[in-house]
Amino acid sequence: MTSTDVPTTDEGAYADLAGLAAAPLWRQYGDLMPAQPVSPAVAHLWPYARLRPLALHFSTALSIAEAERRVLMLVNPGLTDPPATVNTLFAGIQIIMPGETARTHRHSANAFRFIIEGDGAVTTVNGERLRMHPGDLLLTPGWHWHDHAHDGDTPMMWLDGLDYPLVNSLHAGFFEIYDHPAPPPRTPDELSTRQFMHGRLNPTWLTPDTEHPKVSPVGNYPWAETERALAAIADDAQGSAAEGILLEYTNPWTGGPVLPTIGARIARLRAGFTGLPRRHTASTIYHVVSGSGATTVGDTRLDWSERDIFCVPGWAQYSHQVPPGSDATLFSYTDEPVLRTLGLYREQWL
Ligand code: 1HN
Repeated sequence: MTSTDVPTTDEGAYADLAGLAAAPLWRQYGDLMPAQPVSPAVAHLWPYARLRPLALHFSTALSIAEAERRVLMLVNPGLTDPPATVNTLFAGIQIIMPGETARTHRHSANAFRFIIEGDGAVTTVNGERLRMHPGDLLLTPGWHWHDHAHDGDTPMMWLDGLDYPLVNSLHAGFFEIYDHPAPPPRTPDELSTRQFMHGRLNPTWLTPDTEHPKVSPVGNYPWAETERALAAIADDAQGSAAEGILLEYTNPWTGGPVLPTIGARIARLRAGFTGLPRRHTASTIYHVVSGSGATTVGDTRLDWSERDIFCVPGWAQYSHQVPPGSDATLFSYTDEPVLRTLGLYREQWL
């Protein structure tokens, strides 16, 4: 058919449209404009006790040079291609062995690590050496050079959180390897943490990075401080009806989330806690720091215990329960900052 031919049948008209890389909206309207969010992501739990031996297996089977980063990806059964843990975010378990170095690289995706076990590894972020201890939250904001080196004597494992699913869906992914010898540190070890640790006392001689105001200047949020913050509240605050004593790690310049795309939180759920069910458009990934309990997501019940990782997709109804006897502590991260920035955050108590 030439471009001047006029189709005489519906079928011919639809075929001609497809041939022009065009399509009839009326055949897809409901899929494109659902009454409420429809997500292929499912609620899922990854048991740490099952992942750990596999991480240890690959720590001897595969050199860190071959791997770039030795990371077990936690892939949502509904989000396998491309692999992601929830719509916008990734979770993985990284293992590094004594004597190993994961070379310096950078990516436009924002990242953080939450340390699960081991001691003695150091990550260097844009020239600042940061020592990692269990429970520490270390930031690797987008396009910051970073490497990991381990001079301790036990395997070191941590949770990696990245926003690469979001960054790649925006076609904004860049990656670069630093193929020179590692440069000497540019600042005294842990200086950013020491300068900002007290939260309400900021250094007057520094100014926020005006190009990246939504990136926290803090390299490490140490567990010792996090524990102190929770202990200071003890049983005196009521907390959130859905998430218990939920504290947000903040950017000291803004009081807002630590990264432009990722909010990170720690929660203490008291023994016997029953959260009110709700849903919100933000997706969340949880890591159990201590204790055990269950999270009901729609019709799925996720029974979690220490060190497990689980996810709650956006707009899924969920509630947490902790049995009587002992408290639970949950680290979590969320794409809520993205949804809020774009005016797309909604929540509903059910
Ligand atoms: C990455 O570069 C790191 O730098 C960790 O340690 C986890 C997961 C997916 C893609 C890149 C790291 C990663 C990653």
